[in-house]
Amino acid sequence: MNGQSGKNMPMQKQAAATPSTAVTYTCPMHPEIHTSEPGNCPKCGMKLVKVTTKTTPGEHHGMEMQMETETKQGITGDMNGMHTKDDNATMENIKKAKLQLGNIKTVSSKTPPKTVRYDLYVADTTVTYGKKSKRAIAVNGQIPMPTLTFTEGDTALIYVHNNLDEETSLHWHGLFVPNQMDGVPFLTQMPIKPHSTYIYKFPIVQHGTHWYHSHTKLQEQIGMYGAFIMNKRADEWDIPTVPVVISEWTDMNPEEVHRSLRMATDWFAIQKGATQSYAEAIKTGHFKTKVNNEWKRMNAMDVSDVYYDTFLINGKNQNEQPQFRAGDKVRLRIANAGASDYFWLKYAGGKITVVATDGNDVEPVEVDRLIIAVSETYDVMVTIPENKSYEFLVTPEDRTKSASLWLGKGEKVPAGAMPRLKYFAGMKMMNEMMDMNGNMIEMEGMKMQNQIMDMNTVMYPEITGEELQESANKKTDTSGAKMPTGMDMGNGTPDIVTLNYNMLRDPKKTTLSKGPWKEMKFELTGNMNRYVWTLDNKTVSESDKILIKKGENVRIILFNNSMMRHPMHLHGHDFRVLNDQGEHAPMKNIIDIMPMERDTIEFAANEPGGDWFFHCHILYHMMSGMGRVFSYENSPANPEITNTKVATRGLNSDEKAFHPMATIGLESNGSDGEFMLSNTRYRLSTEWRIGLKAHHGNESETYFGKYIGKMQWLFPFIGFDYHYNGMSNESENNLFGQISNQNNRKAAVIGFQYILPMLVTAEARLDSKGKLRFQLGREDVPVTSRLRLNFMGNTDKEYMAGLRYIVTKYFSFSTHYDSDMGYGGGITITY
Ligand SMILES: [Cu+2]
Repeated sequence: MNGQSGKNMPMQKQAAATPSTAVTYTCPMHPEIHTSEPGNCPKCGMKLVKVTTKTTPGEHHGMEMQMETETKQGITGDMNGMHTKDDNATMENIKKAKLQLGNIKTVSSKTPPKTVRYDLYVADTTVTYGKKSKRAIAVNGQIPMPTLTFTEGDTALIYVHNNLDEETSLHWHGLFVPNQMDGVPFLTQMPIKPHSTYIYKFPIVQHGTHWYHSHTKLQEQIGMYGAFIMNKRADEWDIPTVPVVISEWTDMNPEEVHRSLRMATDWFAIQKGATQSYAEAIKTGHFKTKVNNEWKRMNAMDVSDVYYDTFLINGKNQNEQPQFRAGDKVRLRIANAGASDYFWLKYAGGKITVVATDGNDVEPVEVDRLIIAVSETYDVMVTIPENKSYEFLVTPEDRTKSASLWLGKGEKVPAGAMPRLKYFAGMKMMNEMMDMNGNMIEMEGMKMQNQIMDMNTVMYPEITGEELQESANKKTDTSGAKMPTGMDMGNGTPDIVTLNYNMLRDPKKTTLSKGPWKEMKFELTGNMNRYVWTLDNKTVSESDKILIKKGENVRIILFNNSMMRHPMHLHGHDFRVLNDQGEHAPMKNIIDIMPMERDTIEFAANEPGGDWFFHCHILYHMMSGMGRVFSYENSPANPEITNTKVATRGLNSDEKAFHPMATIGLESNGSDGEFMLSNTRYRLSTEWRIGLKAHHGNESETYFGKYIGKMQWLFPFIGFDYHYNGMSNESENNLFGQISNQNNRKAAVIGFQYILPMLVTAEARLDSKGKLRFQLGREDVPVTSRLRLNFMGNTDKEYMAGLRYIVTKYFSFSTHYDSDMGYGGGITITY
């Protein structure tokens, strides 16, 4: 059984019918570009793709774009030559890598299968990874949690002693376990209560590099992650092996990180130097890009959400493994245990040979670098060339900082820091790919798959050259035309070989056995503005469990229609990632999907039953409800879940939680501000204005409403107004000629807000006294990295303009002019 039998498979067949074709290269974003050689687009820097042009004279529109990396599952070998170059490159790479690895000695276990017991004591601790001492959670006194090691065929017996004052749980990531051992609180078990012991017991039926982590709240962010290694019983490689657990650390309480993301504060961007303000845009010649972006209602673009204080490899920023000598081959069993960051992996001592992913062997391939998605694992082999200390460099995708593993002893050989990202180049590409409705525009005939089109490539100076500074000459082309020519890009180039999913080839056939097929599609959806992440614009609680049957083959087509990449993880099953390797498609439990990518995964529903979580593994995306539950039909009841109502409520509580936010201005003319409670769909907010002078009066507007649509630009609301003025002011007419009385006025209101291009909020409302009001306003225009502009005007002839200079996350200097209260200056507190 393979993909050929599937309907709606993303395949291209037109080219096969074209008898005589010429090959040229073009840019997916700029089809007007044509070259005879592969390379980069001179306009945006993106890798050019192959085009077949019918050679019939006079035919100008007979061009069909065809990605040379199109999935051709089930069509092996002959795909009219479109793929041979890349296929051959991978096969050549595999050959070379095997040669380099040589014959690796193997061992087989001499002890028979046994029960291996671990006792895990979960307790609060204090760490100083960043600048301050902060609370963390340690297991057996350590972060990461201890590496648990087993041999295939053993039985795991794990006692979890919860010494915390809160609930916990442990999920065995990538493991095939009985459903009630899967460790998802409120889904496969009830949470492990504070100060109690819980026993996990399951057979070890697979091998490879995996990891385990808490699935409760945000505990994974503060220490509850560790390596889970299962050795092969026979023929395990007998070479030095180092488990490498990568993680992030923030001094900020993770609940506050979560709240800040939901409030869309740009404090993290300020810390990262990624605000993409108008001043920066003008300085680097990207003013038009910035305007285009805001016209399409996009905030600053970013590749990762959170600012971290440091990054850790096995709990240390600088980790040394001096025991290795010249000629040694070392196997690194790498798990990205980070909560939200992807990491680049680079090595100073030569090529990195990738030998396994998500615990499954792949044919070895040699690369210069790879990116590891949140919660993915990779096994790589590296060689120590001389008696020196070689850096294995781990860089978060936003390239703000790094962590290092030093292999060997002696003179230090650095891997070379990764240059900072060119955000405006990324922003430009994003706005070219996005339509006015916030949807990614899918290019006709181009299905971007398997990390081939790394949208972020345009942001990599090592590939596309340094950011150009705007010269005095305003006529300079700002589109990046000065990019070094002759420099090939990204994946599969002779310069820098970057791993992509098409290079992963399982040594054995992975086609699923015959069975009925179930096919489904999901669009990965969400928006940065309110930090809402969903599948098909629905959260876990807003959708039903998806029923599957034992014995079925399930095919899932995923299209990423959001601006961020998402590592989608399936519990308890490995899936095939359909790629160029046909019947040898790799088996994984995580698939990283870039913006605009469409990928297909297939798995055999081979569990006896149960509920299996399928979710984005970015912790804060999962917490906002980005996932689904696959549920086997007619499963026997899970004895762990005794009260399904309580369990369902518990499962949904994270994504439904309301988060508070406040802005409090204290200025010389009075106080104005806003308090807000909001969750994924709803908002309750109250705005106030209190004048210091009696004739300024006091007023408040309270709204409750629901955000509508994927991008949540529409917000209908109901509310209540209160205006009080001690002095009796003259009544004024509004622009509609209606009387606008400010004296002791109470009114119910109904209306809606809508986000217009340039991120301007339009509001129309009607109050119970029959008065209409129309208002336009914009908050937080990023003038410079820390300066924000606000303005507002309405048909009651009220207007306001203000500036705010952000000093810290919670503190700004501010000044504004207001038609009611006049000039004022002071401070603004933001929470
Ligand atoms: Cu996600």
